[in-house]
Amino acid sequence: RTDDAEVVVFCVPSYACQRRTTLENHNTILTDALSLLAENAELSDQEGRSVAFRRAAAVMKALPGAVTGVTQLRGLPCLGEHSLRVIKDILETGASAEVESTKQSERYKALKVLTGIFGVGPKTAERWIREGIHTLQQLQDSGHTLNRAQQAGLQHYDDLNQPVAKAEADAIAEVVERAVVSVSPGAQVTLTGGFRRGKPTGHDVDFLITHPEEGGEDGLMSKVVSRLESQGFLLYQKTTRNSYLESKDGPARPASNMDRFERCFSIFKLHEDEGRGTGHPGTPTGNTAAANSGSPGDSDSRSQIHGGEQRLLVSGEDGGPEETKPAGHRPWRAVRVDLVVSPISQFAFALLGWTGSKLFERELRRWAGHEKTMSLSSHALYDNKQSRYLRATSEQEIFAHLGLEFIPPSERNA
Ligand code: DGT
Ligand code: MG
Repeated sequence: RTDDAEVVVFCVPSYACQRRTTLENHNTILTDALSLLAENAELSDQEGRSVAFRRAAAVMKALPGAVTGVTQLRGLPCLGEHSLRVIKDILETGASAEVESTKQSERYKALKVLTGIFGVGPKTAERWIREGIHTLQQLQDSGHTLNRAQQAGLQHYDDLNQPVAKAEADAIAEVVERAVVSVSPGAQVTLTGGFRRGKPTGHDVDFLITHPEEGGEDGLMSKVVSRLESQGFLLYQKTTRNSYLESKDGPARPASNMDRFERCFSIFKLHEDEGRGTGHPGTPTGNTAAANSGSPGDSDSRSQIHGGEQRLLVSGEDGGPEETKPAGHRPWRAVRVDLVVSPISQFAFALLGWTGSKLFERELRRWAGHEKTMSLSSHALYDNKQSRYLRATSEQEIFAHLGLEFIPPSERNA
């Protein structure tokens, strides 16, 4: 018998939203390589290329075992010529020359450094690189006027480029929940983004806020932001109406009440307190509004909770006892936090839309459009054949409308 008979051939459906992708990845070398090429294409404003590499990486992430030879990949979807060549090079020689040279290129390195500044996108970075700016020092020396976001981004550069741990996300969740409940007792806060998918770390912390009564969310964002601001939690914030509506993949306006869909990009001040003794056990955070139950003696502006091995303290004030801090050690760090407010009527769509992963979201919309003649957004689902909106009060209902098997958040890590 031939070797071929023993080859395990993998088989996966072609849309990422038809697959279960957990955090367990058996092909990290391959997916890291493809993701790097995707990132480089994205930073170079080559969206088509970027999506092609991301889809290829997502297929490799979904495989139930490690790939050892290209023959195993026969029949897999989304693997274009380019991606297959990269995979083949790695399987046969241990590395891809294209990936290695990209990684080491001055251009890629400069794009990474500059877009690592909060508020700096690929276009701005590109413009600066053309002027010969490749480093933060060169940017500072250039005399460019930075906007408020970029100034904050530069000021907190190191903190914001350090991954956020789940324990830190939980500490921030407690503060956000308290602020929300204090300005609107019935309101609910849900941790979304990568942390809802079970990721142990993230680049930011994403929250979705809603109120069980339609319209009850009105004016909520500004109150929450004011509250957090007065407590000294915000190093930076900018509240906008949801820009997704104006973005190119947004569908036509589904309803008038979507004008209330607001987003706040912020930088939180997270106090870290490893040495302090007394704290109450961590309040489970996540999918429902937390009861406003601080431990006795906790002032409103601070909460101390267990976070894995660390003890974290989020504080509104600069101070707090610092005797135990080594000289030069800052007792806090900056963390990117995104807040989104959704009316309850759109909550399921917002929850699905803000849980990610980004590729999973993109694939859901592609599935809806190409396979079902529907338009999906984080506001609504429109059936173009029936010319009507399809209501949903849970993610399960949305998957059902789309004719898809329900995929839980932990399996949306495409
Ligand atoms: P992370 O933070 O790097 O660990 O990864 P994620 O998955 O939390 O990604 P993030 O924080 O960039 O975004 C969370 C989800 O929110 C993402 O899957 C897609 C969605 N999202 C991000 N930006 C927008 C936006 O402008 N509009 C809409 N509708 N959704 C967005
Ligand atoms: Mg996130």
